[in-house]
Amino acid sequence: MIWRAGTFEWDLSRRCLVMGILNVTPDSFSDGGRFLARDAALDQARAMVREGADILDVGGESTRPGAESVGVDEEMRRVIPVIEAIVKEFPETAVSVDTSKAPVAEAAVAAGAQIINDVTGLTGDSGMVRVAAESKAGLVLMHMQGEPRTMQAAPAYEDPVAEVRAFLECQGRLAMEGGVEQCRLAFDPGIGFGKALSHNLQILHRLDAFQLWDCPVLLGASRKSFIARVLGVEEMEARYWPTVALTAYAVEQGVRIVRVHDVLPNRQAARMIEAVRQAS
Ligand code: HH2
Repeated sequence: MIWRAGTFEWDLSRRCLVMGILNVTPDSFSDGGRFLARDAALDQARAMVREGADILDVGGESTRPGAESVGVDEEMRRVIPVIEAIVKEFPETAVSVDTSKAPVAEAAVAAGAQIINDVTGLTGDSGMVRVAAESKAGLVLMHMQGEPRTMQAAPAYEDPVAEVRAFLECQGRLAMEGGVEQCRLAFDPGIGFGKALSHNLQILHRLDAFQLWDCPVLLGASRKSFIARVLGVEEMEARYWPTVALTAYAVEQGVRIVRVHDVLPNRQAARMIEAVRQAS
């Protein structure tokens, strides 16, 4: 399995990628405000690269339940200087931009980002396909029911696995019709995005279902609130180790990109699973 993103090319048949989360926002659910200043964001980027991140995912708009959307200018003001600085300092690390706005994605790839991570799976901005196709960036298509402001009000599915898969397949075809190469696509079922606890668990149970064509599956479960609900814990710190367990499980299930806040323990979990798998 080869995944291409801009000038990067990874063979994911034997290893997975760790995508470190860099939220340059005042209001992200687990680290909002910590990395809003450019220097703080760069320090966090350095720490994640040291810990073995393959990709840094830079986002300037929180998509937590209830979050208000941010204008294009403000989102660009937050992410572009950080992307430019990371690309300059760490040319070996791929930068991903977490945005659903085509102008932000376009400016980000011009600044050196190699991946577009679109949590709306191309439904947020009709200009996104063109930006992805022309830039030859990697393109992550994620499923969300509704929009962040209201998505957790009453999520409803008859069959979450089948419906999420059908959406991703449809959006994958749309991307390819628009000129995005299949080898640049990755699919993400969107844990916590318009999904109740039982939907998240059913999706995790069937991660193999989101393997479309030969494209990698990406999972973003890090520190998410369904963990707190399963375990009955309150503090954010109590979600760190359960996230590592989910990473190990996901890699064993064939997930090829894990999007996490805590790079080192998740990297180590992934490596251990890969070592065991390769023994056979
Ligand atoms: N989750 C979040 C944001 N972007 N992108 C992908 N592909 N998959 C995800 O699961 C995903 C994502 C939400 O997490 P976080 O970035 O930590 O928080 P916030 O949206 O509040 O900034």
